[in-house]
Amino acid sequence: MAKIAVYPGSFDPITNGHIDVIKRASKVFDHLIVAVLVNDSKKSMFTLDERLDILKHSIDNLDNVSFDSFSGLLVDYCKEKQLSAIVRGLRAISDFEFELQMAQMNRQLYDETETVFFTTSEQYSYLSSSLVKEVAKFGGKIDGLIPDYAIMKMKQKLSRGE
Ligand code: COD
Repeated sequence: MAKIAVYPGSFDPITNGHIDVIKRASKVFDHLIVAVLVNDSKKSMFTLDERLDILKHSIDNLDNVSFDSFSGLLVDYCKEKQLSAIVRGLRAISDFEFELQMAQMNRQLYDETETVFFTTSEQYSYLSSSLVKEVAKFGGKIDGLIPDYAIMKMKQKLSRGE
């Protein structure tokens, strides 16, 4: 049976750290679904459609990677799609506590999908979507931190005062 994994996240927007994890995970699983959480209560810079558009433009060279969105519990999505694994990224030890808690809660809810952690390359270990947004908002340089297409979309948004 094909091993299909999901990489769930907010991806607001995707960073080069996320892309690093996607590349690594796509080598391990037969298919990887990058799934964006639909979360109306969380204030995001980009809409769901914009986040998916940025994802698709930023990762167009990996044949076994597809894109989707989900709402509600991640485990329900895993059950529906019969997924083998949930992919999560670890940047530093500080990520571990929250990630472990989530993995254990997900296992408690549904024990058929394993959480698998990928450690990021050192050059991306300080990177987060929220830090990049803050730097960009105050005019700092974000080249090399997020894909060029995401930089263009972020600059457009900031220039419109959004
Ligand atoms: N390098 C490597 N990995 C990174 C980097 C980086 N620079 N930056 C982030 N990551 C990793 C994160 O550690 C995470 O594993 C993943 O990439 C996605 O990050 P984000 O910030 O885009 O997404 P999150 O962490 O906000 O996503 C949270 C979920 C959407 C997965 C979670 O809230 C969820 O599952 N929600 C659905 C409701 C649910 O089931 N809740 C119960 C959970 S127990």
